[in-house]
Amino acid sequence: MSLTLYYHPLSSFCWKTLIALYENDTPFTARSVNLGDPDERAALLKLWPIGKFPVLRDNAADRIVPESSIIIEYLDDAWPGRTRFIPEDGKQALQTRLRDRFYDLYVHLQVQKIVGDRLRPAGQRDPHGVAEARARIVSCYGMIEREMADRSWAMGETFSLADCAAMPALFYGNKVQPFGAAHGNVAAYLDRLLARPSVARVVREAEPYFHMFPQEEPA
Ligand SMILES: N[C@@H](CCC(=O)N[C@@H](CS)C(=O)NCC(=O)O)C(=O)O
Repeated sequence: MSLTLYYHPLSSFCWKTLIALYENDTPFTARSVNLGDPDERAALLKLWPIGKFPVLRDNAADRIVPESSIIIEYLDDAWPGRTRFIPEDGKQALQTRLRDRFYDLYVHLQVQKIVGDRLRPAGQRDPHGVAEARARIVSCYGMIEREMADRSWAMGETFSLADCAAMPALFYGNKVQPFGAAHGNVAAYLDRLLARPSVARVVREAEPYFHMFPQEEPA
């Protein structure tokens, strides 16, 4: 098989690319990486010295493709399927990429900050950074609430890259900073995402690993 995805089933950024692969039944080999294993970490660093997953290898094209958004753009170009992730229209494509950046930078990374802080040893936590992350997420929920009032997906009625980015950001976002009663459209959007077969499969495959997620704020 030409495509190999280096990933972990619980990793939120890996979910983004899994959704895209499952949307189109794109054939690939899933290679789970345990970053706690020095050999597996070293092997990932060889592929992508930043050491973060997902990373896609396309053997036939002799290409290594890191970064979730870039992987999805690569798939859309080199392995297109029934779901297209970037609209052909240039202005729409720009808006799609803007929403992808919005979800990654202003929701997903803030969620990562809160989760990462829970995993830090006592005395090395960053309450100020966590409070900033929470405030950013809440302001994003407000933007999403307004935008999703009259649409099914992030770009309107067509599923896209932006929805692949939104799903893990909102799924884990709701766990660390619950949407609350004021964000019913955000909750409904996440429900629509979770009902999509590609997304449901990603979540189902992650379930055996959910015990590894730090549910609680440290004391
Ligand atoms: N910008 C990257 C972020 C990837 C990322 O943060 N991956 C996390 C897992 S969700 C990771 O590899 N963490 C391990 C580490 O930082 O050591 C992308 O979009 O792919």
